[in-house]
Amino acid sequence: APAPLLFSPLKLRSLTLKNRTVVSPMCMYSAQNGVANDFHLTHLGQFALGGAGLIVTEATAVSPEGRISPEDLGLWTDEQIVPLGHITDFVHRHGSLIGVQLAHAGRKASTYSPWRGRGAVPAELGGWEVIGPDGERFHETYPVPAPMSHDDIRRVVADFAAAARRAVVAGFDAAEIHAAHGYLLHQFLSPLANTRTDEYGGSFENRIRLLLEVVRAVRSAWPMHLPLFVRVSATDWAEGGWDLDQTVQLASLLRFEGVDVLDVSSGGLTTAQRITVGPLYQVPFAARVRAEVPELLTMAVGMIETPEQAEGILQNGDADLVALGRPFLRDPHWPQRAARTLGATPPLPDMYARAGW
Ligand code: FMN
Repeated sequence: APAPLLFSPLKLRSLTLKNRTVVSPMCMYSAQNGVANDFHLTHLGQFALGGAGLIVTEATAVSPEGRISPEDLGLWTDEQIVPLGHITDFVHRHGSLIGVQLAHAGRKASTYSPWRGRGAVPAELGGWEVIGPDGERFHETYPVPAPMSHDDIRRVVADFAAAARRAVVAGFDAAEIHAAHGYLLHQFLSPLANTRTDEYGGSFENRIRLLLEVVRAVRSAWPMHLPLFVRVSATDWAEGGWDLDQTVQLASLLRFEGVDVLDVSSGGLTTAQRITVGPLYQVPFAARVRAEVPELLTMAVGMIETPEQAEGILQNGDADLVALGRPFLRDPHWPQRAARTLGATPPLPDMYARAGW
């Protein structure tokens, strides 16, 4: 039998991923002042021992005001570099690669982490003033954003670039710009969250302007030999919102900006979204981008559960990489189990392989 694609290597610029399994970014709400600690080392490190080809950190804020919650990871000051460097070292020693998801939450910032509360964190409990494309909030329980000035926009672009430079020092292999799930860059993309009348709102060209500026700034701060990912929501699942046609059009432009992989998710922009979720429900979005913009690789994500499903996505040519979130929380050694199921050699660390497993 031919070797499964899931366990075939993938070259991305100077990197070689040993397999196509990717740990999807997942907020853990466990940092203090944005600084990684033993939790993050253990949590992310376990996926290296489990054999993942690439591990992507949770949304890592490029500025304090860009945090979803007070407990988010960050890369807005140099003190945040070394603890992340311990994690990238550990991951590299055990044969995986690690990317950082650079993020700004915009109008969805300053909210409680899920098990601590709902909606806006009040100032006396560490909440802060948030910014957005306009003055509209996400939901009545969320903070009211200040519409961003041109200075705010310039600062956000510079913050993404500065965080990318810190990520290089911290030893990350890949960077992913978070432009999905209703956070700041997605807010600018969607007509449902962006009612600006200046050059950052209105037409498609205007709504994608901030994302393109961020991509350019990060691409020039990020080494040419390392790959750049962008995560988008392919659709808002709402009338009049961002949709798959616009995603394809954006993808065809991103490939000229030095983006290597489009990580194709969906939703999160509006409470008016109506989603029918089910196994592989976002895979057709990745497939459409890959078919129409063949020069850009795609990563599929969302309710991909079994090794056979993951392998099928690659065999169909729907995507080049398969990201899993919750399945990795349930089983950090998912790639080892998948390899055995598909008849490939499990990607075991030496310490486990020598135990005659
Ligand atoms: N997606 C992001 O882009 N950034 C995040 O920080 C992030 N945090 C998440 C935290 C948790 C606990 C979960 C379950 C999901 C999160 N997501 C985040 C979405 C996942 O990356 C993934 O797209 C989603 O869970 C669907 O994949 P799955 O069905 O394999 O879990």
